[in-house]
Amino acid sequence: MAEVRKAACPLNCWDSCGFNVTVENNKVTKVEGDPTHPITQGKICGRGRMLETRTNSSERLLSPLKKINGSFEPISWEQALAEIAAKLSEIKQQYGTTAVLHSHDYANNGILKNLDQRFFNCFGGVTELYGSLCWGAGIEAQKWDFGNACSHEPDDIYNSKNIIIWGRNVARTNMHFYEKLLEAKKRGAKLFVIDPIFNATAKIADQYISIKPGMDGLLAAGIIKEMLRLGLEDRGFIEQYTHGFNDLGQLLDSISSEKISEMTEVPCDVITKLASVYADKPTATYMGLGLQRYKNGGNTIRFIDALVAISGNIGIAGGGANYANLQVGQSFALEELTLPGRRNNHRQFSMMKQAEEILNATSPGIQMIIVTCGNPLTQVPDSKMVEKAFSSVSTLVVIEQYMTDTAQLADYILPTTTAFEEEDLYYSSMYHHYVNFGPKLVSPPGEAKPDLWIWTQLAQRLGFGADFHFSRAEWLKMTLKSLEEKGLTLEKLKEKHTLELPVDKIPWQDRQFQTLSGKFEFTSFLGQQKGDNGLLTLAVPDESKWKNPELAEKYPYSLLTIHPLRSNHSQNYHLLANEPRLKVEVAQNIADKLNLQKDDYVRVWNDRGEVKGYLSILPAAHPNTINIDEGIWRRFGGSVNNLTSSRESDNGLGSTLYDCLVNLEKF
Ligand SMILES: Nc1nc2c(c(=O)[nH]1)N[C@H]1C(S)=C(S)[C@@H](COP(=O)(O)OP(=O)(O)OC[C@H]3O[C@@H](n4cnc5c(=O)[nH]c(N)nc54)[C@H](O)[C@@H]3O)O[C@H]1N2
Ligand SMILES: Nc1nc2c(c(=O)[nH]1)N[C@H]1C(S)=C(S)[C@@H](COP(=O)(O)OP(=O)(O)OC[C@H]3O[C@@H](n4cnc5c(=O)[nH]c(N)nc54)[C@H](O)[C@@H]3O)O[C@H]1N2
Ligand code: SF4
Ligand SMILES: [Mo]
Repeated sequence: MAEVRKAACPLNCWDSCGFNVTVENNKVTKVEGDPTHPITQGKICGRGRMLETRTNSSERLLSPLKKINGSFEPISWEQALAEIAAKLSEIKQQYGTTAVLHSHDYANNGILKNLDQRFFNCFGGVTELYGSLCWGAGIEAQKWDFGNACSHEPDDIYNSKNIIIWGRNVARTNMHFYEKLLEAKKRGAKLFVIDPIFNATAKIADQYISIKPGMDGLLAAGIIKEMLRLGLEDRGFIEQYTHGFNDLGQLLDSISSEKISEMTEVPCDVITKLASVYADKPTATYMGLGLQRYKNGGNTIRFIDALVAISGNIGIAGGGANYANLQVGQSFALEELTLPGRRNNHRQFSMMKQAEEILNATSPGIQMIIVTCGNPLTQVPDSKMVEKAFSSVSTLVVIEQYMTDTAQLADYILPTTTAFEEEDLYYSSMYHHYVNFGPKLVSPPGEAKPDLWIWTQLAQRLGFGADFHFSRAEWLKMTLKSLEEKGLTLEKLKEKHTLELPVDKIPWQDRQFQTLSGKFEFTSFLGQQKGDNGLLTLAVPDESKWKNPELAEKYPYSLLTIHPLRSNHSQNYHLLANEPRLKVEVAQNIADKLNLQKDDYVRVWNDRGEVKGYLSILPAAHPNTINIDEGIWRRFGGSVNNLTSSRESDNGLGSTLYDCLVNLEKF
């Protein structure tokens, strides 16, 4: 008998949708949107609908596997857990706990996915990754400027006169915001899109501004210069609530507007127009994550923040420097769940440079890697190095649902459940501030087990089973502890399926910033505390003609590797009805120069590696720009990270995935 149950999307995405899932005879048969969800209102994307296939696919991993003489053989859970626990004990005794590396990402937004950290903390503290491939540079930047990264609530967009979408691929990655943009436009707001690619959001813009990749900080500098020249700045805000404005003034005097226009490849009159748009308040700025995946990425976000501040668009309805919304995740008692106080040892490797760090580690060297919620071979930059590193250790354990490129390298693969096979709470710290309840709807296939079950079993075998002796409901209650007094209980969440978290809907209205000075900081004290001079700069990408002319001569094109339409990173390619093929999208001038036609087979390369794929021409993309969507498995022509660099961003916490020069030829 078919039954429709409410559930939630687990995918790492801006939108965190509510679902109506049809279940028939212990089988998920359809995933649709929940029309009663206050934000997502019944609409979901193809990735969400495809969770039905992700749950039912015959390619699911069904039993623990051990690599014996180069091929995988099924083994029992008892054997897998006993052998892995024995290795963990042995390593702890012989080398210390930091000889184990926990490599992870955020493939699943479930709150209880954080219990991996509890496991490693209680084990004694392992080598963990810091920083983020995803949003790290921008988050750190906003901490320097505001003290935290907070966005306005979704409906505040209707208070904006002007909306600037700055490097966010809204129509593709943030569909419910796209719906709101359409409505805001109907209500009279003007929409501007700044992006090197004329994407689907640019199509609905009143004005599209094409920019040279990685040059947005400089563009923001140019707009500020124009505002100051025309006397459009908010003097009151600058004088009362900011620190370091004079430093910024000096920096801006060191470059002319013409030079900015030449370097950003944005015409002077467009920069002047943007200055008047920022002055015509309220103007909302919605940044994406694309524009900060550069060496100068932190500075880029800081400069855009500065522009929003100078124009007086902070803390007002319809304004904001909207990037991420960390207050959402900060609502939960995550320390209670992960117990950071329990670790005695601790070592950190950079997320971006994990491969080099594995290969170079000493005292202790890395003996074992455990991968959870991640597919580093496809997703981490410089794939060749990643493969070398992950093949170098004596034991690689991968907890997975599918035989990914990373899983192929494993010594042990532990099969795990998908979202509809376990109960959890889901939220995203990227956009809206609602938390969703996701019930267990069906039993897992074969012997797949929840990640939490695996941690509990290993903890028991390693002598800290008591730290995992809680029911799923008890764990969930633990995370909601600080919210209970505000009426947000597990019982209520189960009944309502989604609840609003108590966050600031218009952040910084009180002008009380969380920085060290309590002010908005153009020059950051936190940056200084961390050994930087805290100043804004006119930095450009590392792989650019200004920083490295020889490299730019050899590799004349900027490669972006943006997020795919039909897959969440690497999660869906193998499940698509039509076999995917690697598409190399190029700006018109490249096709003209090299005399290339659609569907030509081309090779894209640099000193790090190469990929081959089929050409397609991007209408109106910025000259000399190429895009290849990320996430593609080796068997479909990937990974694009063969080409990207593991360099860290300026503030050390972000990636430089799009700071990447390449060349291209017909193959
Ligand atoms: N369909 C789909 N949706 C997703 C995901 C997915 O894999 N697939 N992933 C989710 C996750 S984890 C994330 S982090 C978000 C990311 O969401 P977004 O930030 O929207 O996506 P990105 O693909 O990172 O890049 C966004 C845009 O940045 C532009 N861009 C690149 N470089 C520059 C630049 O130098 N300047 C400017 N102005 N623009 C630039 C690109 O052309 C692209 O339009 O999406 C989430 N949603
Ligand atoms: N070149 C390039 N590289 C990029 C990006 C880019 O724009 N360009 N984007 C970066 C960004 S923004 C991000 S967020 C990362 C994402 O990087 P990842 O999070 O590594 O990528 P995913 O493909 O989403 O998921 C990885 C694996 O997690 C598994 N998984 C899903 N659910 C679970 C679960 O519940 N438990 C366990 N154990 N495993 C699970 C999936 O099967 C999948 O194989 O990629 C980054 N890499
Ligand atoms: S992937 Fe994002 S937009 Fe798609 S259903 Fe899930 S939360 Fe919604
Ligand atoms: Mo991400």
